Amino acid sequence: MSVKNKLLKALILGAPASGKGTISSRIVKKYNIAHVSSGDKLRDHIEKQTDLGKTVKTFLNEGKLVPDDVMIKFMVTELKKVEDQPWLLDGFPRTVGQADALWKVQPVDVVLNLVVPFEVIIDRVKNRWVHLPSGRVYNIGFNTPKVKGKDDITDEALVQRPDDKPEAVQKRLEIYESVTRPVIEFYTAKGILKEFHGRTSDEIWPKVTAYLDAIFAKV
Ligand code: G5P
Ligand code: MG
Repeated sequence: MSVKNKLLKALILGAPASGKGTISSRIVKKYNIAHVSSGDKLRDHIEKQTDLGKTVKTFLNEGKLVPDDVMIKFMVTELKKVEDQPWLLDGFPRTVGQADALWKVQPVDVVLNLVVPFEVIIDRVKNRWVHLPSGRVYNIGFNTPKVKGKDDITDEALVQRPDDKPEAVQKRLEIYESVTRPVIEFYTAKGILKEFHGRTSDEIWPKVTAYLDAIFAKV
């Protein structure tokens, strides 16, 4: 299925490691829409040691949010690049200030909110490995790479994220509770947010795809 007639603009929200990247990759594959992940883009800048990468590195490593002014400017520019395509935005907005700014430049149609218990999340991040250039993500025991420590497609090295250390994970979950939860209320008030509960991405995915099938059938 491909959404050509309408430029659907969708968001995926959820706590750190709730499976936003995992569910997003299934959505973009099935519905052929662009995936814009703020975290993946920032990690790419850090890897390439750009000026932005140098500015944001400490925030990411410590599990803290990048300041709104930097983030809004960056993401508005990134979204301009895909304005003529349907997209799924992952990791942005994370504050009400960001949500307000996004709404002014591009109101969104659909918001998916993943709800996964924190104890499941804490367990998961210990086993996460990522391929930085593509953002492909693995988890030992869930989607284990074919060769240990190597990306399935490119055979390049996988790394663990510095912000997956226990103290940074704790910080990210605290920030999520205090700063990002109001973003859920922002979209609930607009009547466009749908919650999906589960302990695994395989449990959540059929609910997400049934919901999106119904939406895409209408466009
Ligand atoms: P990110 O990159 O947006 P987070 O913290 O929101 O980071 P994260 O960690 O990328 O979210 P996710 O995408 O929700 O998690 O989850 P995922 O990667 O798909 O899954 C997590 C792990 O679990 C993976 O290993 C996956 O394989 C595995 N997994 C998935 N499902 C299952 C399952 O069912 N079972 C099992 N066993 N495993 C599973 O942001 C990072 C940082 O960037 C900055 C901040 O510093 C932030 O901390 N940043 C921003 N700052 C300010 N404003 C913004 N808008 C920002 N955006 C990014
Ligand atoms: Mg992610």
